[in-house]
Amino acid sequence: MTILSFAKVSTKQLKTITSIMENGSGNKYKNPEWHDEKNKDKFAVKIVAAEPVKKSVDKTGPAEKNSREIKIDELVKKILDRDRAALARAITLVESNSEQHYEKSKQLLEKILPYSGNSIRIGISGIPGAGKSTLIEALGLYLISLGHKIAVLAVDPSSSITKGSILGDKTRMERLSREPNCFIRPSPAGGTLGGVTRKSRETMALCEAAGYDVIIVETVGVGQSEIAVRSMVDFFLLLMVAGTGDDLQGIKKGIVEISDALVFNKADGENQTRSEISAEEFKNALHFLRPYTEGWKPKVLTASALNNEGIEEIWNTIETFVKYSKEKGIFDKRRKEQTLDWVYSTIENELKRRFYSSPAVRENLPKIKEDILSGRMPAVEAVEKLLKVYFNN
Ligand SMILES: Nc1nc2c(ncn2[C@@H]2O[C@H](COP(=O)(O)OP(=O)(O)O)[C@@H](O)[C@H]2O)c(=O)[nH]1
Ligand SMILES: [Mg+2]
Repeated sequence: MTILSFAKVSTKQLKTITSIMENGSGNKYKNPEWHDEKNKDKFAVKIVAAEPVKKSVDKTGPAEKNSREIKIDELVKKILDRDRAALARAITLVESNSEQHYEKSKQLLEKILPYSGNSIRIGISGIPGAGKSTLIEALGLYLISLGHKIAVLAVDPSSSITKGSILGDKTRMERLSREPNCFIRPSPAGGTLGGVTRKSRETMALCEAAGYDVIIVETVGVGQSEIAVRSMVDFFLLLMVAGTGDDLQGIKKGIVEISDALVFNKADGENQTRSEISAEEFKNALHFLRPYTEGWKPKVLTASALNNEGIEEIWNTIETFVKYSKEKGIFDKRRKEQTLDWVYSTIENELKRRFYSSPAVRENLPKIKEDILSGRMPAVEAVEKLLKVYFNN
């Protein structure tokens, strides 16, 4: 295994590196395969041969060893005591892909799950710039004034691939983030799921255990992300801006169909009348759609998140919905179905994780990959071979 090291190297450093190479100290540094033969001394990129992993001998006693480990019981206790730093650490642990954190996060979730579930989970979607973050801030501040504790899984506006709006600092929800009764967890919107991570559900459960009773998940409209969020929230709100054409997009992508409320934001100034007209048109159009939640006709509202208008109506709608769906048994049934969904997707992830981390697969994969790329092996055969390798080990 080799590691590429890129560095700005001074002439002196370069000499040292070259002399190490020339002295043959263990062939540690060498030029990359694509180096220019004539200028090989002037290369700032070197390949460093990886050192063989030394097996460390554990000389510590059990007590010492444990003190370096994450103590799950302590972490659970702190989360239940509503310690925000502990909650943040727990989420990082659960989101970690490393093998060493896997067992720990499983233990943590097992202990946390009995304390989770007691919240209203809300998904908020809309194209970048629709005003999601601004709305979440306004709604969050309003809910805190009513005595709620709010957790927000937000799209990180600073990550470059996010498509998160960079139009204003509102996106960072600065006022909301200063509230002690609010916990904001940013997640990058890169990849296919626009801000929703593989671990959003687990994160929600952790937030609930820490006493947050309203959880808001923000997602950038990329089609698939709405479907993913829909399958983990109680109420789904689509934010639109009149006259931008994204209303039609919403219909096209089938997002309107999965929404419990549609809100025309930026209903202020010149845009106010236009928003009201669009809202009326939408109300009529919705007659033709089958509601996602049985017996619940999606509400169409207007708001100005910037001017703090229409926020109370949005919350009233959510409360009415929760009351209705609880009375009809829909709330509970949906949560159960979502748990089942969670089980299935966790199984999928777990199988994938086990497959790709299996030593046998890891050993055989590079060669098989090469054979596929060079056309020596058809895809079907490669699949069969890898599965065989996995199951026979
Ligand atoms: N006029 C007006 N501007 C708004 C409103 N809500 C958000 N904005 C602005 O729209 C831009 C994008 O808002 P942001 O909340 O970041 O959108 P997001 O990408 O959907 O999260 C910012 O400059 C906001 O100040 C609103 O109700 N009215
Ligand atoms: Mg945003």
